[in-house]
Amino acid sequence: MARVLSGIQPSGDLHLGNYLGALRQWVARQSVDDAYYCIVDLHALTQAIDPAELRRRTLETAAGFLAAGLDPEQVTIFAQSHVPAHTRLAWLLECTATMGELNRMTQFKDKGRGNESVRVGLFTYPVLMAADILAYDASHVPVGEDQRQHLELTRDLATRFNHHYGEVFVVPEATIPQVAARVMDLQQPDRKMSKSIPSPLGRIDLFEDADAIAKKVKKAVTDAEGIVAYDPIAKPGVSSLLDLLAAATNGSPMDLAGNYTRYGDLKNDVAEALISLIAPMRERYLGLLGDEAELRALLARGAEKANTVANATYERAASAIGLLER
Ligand code: AQP
Repeated sequence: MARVLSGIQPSGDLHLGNYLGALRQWVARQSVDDAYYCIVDLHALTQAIDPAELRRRTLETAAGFLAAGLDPEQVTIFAQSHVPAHTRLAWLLECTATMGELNRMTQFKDKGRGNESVRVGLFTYPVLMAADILAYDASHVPVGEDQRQHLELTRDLATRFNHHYGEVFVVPEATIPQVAARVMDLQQPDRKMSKSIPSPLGRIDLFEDADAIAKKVKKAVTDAEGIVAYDPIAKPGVSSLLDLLAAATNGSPMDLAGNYTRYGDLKNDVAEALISLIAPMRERYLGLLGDEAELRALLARGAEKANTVANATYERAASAIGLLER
């Protein structure tokens, strides 16, 4: 059984990118992996978020994990802040990482651009993410394409630590899906779909109702050429719709392009496929939201198991780096 760790920030509503890039793979492999799935609430603090909203979204994300199909009997679901070893380990790793390494992280540049008051946590969070992964001796990390660079940093930090202080960490690999590894914004098809970009028309939320999905797909940006072809560089809008259709129907975007001559027909089929994919998850989600006590209990059970594993890794790393045992 491969040990697996991945996470999602409770920084907004889960969207189709989170599902196709990450969650769907988690669900598909839950019976074969020894998996830990984390709601990374500490990462959500890297940008402004209201405290009550963060608490609410943490519970909603837990409900979202279950609604998407994760089975807590098979995987461990927990909140990052309930396992203090993540931040303790992050400090040890920060003291081995360099400014140059973190300066190269493109996500920091993207999210920090034009913002005078960028939080220090946004700069250092890739190291916390490395700690999240390394704390569980994860060999595999199922994520979307946008996380590839952070995974490379994690590998570098683990390898360096092992080189200096002995074999403490498992060096993990990213598992990135073949299709829809980077779901694009429907209004700005050169940007990835994202929770924190204020573009409600560009993003399809995972538990959205059928009318809203149909409306957003209908308004999706294409181009003036009027030819359905798969070419993500020259035709990002149309290609992104073909990617969505392929992901929802397990097809290939190239092959699907051949079935259409009109953008309107393509959009109708994309909307129908997404509605069929999302409707059953939406129904489960709305049901789960009503039972906050059960969601809290789920996270408490997950944290207990996660703490056992992560504490052991932290102790190993702390001892290797020279901290005196208590
Ligand atoms: N557009 C996307 N396409 C494919 N995968 C995606 N992921 C995110 N966006 C896409 C994957 O979802 C997982 C969780 O991501 P995250 O919550 O840690 O943060 P993120 O990558 O920064 O996602 P968002 O939605 O853009 O959140 P904000 O705006 O708050 O930063 C990861 O596996 C990611 O690859």
